[in-house]
Amino acid sequence: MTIVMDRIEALDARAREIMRGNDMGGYTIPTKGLYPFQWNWDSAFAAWGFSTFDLDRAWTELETLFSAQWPDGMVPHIIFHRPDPGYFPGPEVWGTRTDPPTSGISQPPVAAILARRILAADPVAGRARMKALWPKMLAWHRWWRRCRCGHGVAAVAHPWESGRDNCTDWDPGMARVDASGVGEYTRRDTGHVDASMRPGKLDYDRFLAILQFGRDCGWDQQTIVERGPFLMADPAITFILIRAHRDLAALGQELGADPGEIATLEGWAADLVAALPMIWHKKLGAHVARDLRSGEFAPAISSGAFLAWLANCARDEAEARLIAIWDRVRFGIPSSDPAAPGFESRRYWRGPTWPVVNALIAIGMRDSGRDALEARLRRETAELIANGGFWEYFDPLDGTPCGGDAFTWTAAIWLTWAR
Ligand code: 2M8
Repeated sequence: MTIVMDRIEALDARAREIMRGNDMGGYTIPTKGLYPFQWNWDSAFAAWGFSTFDLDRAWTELETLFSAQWPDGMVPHIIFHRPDPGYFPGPEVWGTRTDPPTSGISQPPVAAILARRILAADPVAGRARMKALWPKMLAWHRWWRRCRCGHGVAAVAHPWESGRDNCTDWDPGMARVDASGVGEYTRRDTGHVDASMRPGKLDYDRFLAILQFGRDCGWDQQTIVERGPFLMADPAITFILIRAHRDLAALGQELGADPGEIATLEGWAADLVAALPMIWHKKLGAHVARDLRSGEFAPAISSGAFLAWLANCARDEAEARLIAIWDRVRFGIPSSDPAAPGFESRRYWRGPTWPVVNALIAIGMRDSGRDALEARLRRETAELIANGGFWEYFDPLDGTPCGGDAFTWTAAIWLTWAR
């Protein structure tokens, strides 16, 4: 499909309008109603999107995100700047007692990867702002190293920390979570969007049980990692973190940071690469999520495996298998293999394709010289958005738009890459 010029301009204008409309002043919400606060990786993508038409606003987005950084370096996954009863679980459920109130877990560390691209748009204008952010990003990366990489590759202590909430990746770990004591609660998400596209009730019970454990131990990271109900190795975050460490190191070079700190970042990336064999699944022939409590692998290859390109860590023997998974759908990389048990083409992270994940995979394809693959992925993602609009995610089989409409990160991905 070729999208004609005036149509592209109309889509550009709509994307900018969505981003401005979701701008709450210094931070951007993912979409009205469903997600009324600042989310971590959504904000990094928003900053990248803003950088195409308002660089100052792009830096402000990252600065607001890092202004909520915890003293231990963690950058929380949600920042509750203003009360809003439309979302559950809100700040009183998380009970972190921070100012501003936040959740108690983190989210995929894409900020350094995208900050590097934002700085490239105007290295002179952005220099001072990136310089001020650099030590904060370093502290966050140190937090990942200290609190989530003790087993080798990067782990998540809650499926929400992965950003790919109900993906088949988390099935083994989630099956072990006892949710019998979570008590009564009312979900808000299913009041905003089609419930059949959201995680199920048992998933939510377990999400809450894991949250309650964290809250009850005062968000003590050592306790969470050693004794929490859920801990799984995440291929996506591992690859993102490898790339992010290297990009932060490169930013450090450019900004004249301490060479010792730059070498530390490069060392952390090398350690993650060295640990990759622990998530290599011989029979499936790809990097696969793994339960760190039981050793069990996830049942299917997910979009996380495709991010090996982003980290320049792809194994040749996986390539044909990954392309075969992609060939099973019409649009974009599916979040889980359609041929494997558990795939659902419209249920959130159990099958749908996500423009943000496609964009990260595409960076890896482009950087590793896989230009034809990158062109195909871009074409398919553009077609989804041009035909369906700026939705949260899409059915990869027939392109049906899913989840929330007028979505910030989909608008950002249109402006930065897909158009
Ligand atoms: C989704 O996650 C939140 C919880 O963090 C939810 O479902 O309530 C995920 O898609 C996540 O990756 C994303 O950051 C968030 C906001 O778009 O929504």
